[in-house]
Amino acid sequence: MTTPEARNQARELIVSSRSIAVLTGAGISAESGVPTFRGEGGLWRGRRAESLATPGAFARNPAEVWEFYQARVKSLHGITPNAGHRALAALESRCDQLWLMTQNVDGLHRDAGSTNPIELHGTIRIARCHSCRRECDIQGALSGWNPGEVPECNACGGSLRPAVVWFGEALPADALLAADRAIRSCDVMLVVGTSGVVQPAASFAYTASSRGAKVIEVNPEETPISGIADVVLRGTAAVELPLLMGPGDSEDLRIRRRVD
Ligand code: BJW
Ligand code: ZN
Repeated sequence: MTTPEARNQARELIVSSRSIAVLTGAGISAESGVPTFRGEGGLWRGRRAESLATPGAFARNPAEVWEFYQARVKSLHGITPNAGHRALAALESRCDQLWLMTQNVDGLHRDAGSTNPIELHGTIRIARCHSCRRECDIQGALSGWNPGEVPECNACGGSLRPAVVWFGEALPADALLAADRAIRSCDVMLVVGTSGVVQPAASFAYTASSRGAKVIEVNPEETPISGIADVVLRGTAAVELPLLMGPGDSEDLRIRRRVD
């Protein structure tokens, strides 16, 4: 459980920061109804799904991989951001500088109003041609899809794939570059709802901390990042993040900054 002292400490760090980096993981979308990967009821629990998120699985059996992703795309229909996503969007609008890095592919940070989230693992809203790399809307690619089929590129007829990052694939170069800039220049890093086991994102908090940034973790469970966190908020994102922002829609954080 989060103590009032921990909340106050976290608030003080944020209020006195010049530049904030935020790293989010599946946990921030849990309260929107999106399953996490490794938790109870998580997508990866059966291990089968984890073995599908690789280029090798797509090369061997693209139709099986598409069956998994079609179900994911369908399950995201009608899902909306929660108070945690909205609090981060509000924090961005009150800060001088905030970089939001997310491992999530669900697009909920954009829906909540965060501008230019750094999508480290791509997006499930887009499909990309395996051959010519042309991108298209995944809903369109899947319209009329039937089990056993692999959607095809309108331009060249090649196989489409979801524009997400699988194990063994490099993260998008522009996302890595932006993340590097954020990690190097932040004085506070907020790590929300990630198990901290998937590289390279898992290393970001360590790098920021070793460069002198303060690390705040928001997670109901202990993670490898808890050990280096300066403040740990042991609660869920949709509860802790709005509390961190202050009561209601107050401009508390910004007012404090101007007084400083
Ligand atoms: C709440 C909550 C609530 C619950 N509120 N919190 C070094 C050592 C060993 C291995 C490697 C290494 N470097 C690279 C690797 C390999 C690999 C890796 O890290 N493997 C480890 C797992 C062992 N990494 C890669 O392959 C990466 N690529 C790479 O490094 O490339 C190098 C390269 C360079 C040049 C050329 C070629 C290659 C790519 C990683 C891609 C990960 N992709 C996935 C799938 C995306 C597509 C899809 O969605 O299908 O991304 S895997 C999956 O895990 C997904 C997630 O983004 C990612 C992280 O998961 P996350 O967000 O942490 O979720 P969970 O479920 O694990 O945790 C949820 C947390 O929330 C928990 O802590 C809960 O307690 C908490 N929670 N409710 C707040 N309400
Ligand atoms: Zn193509």
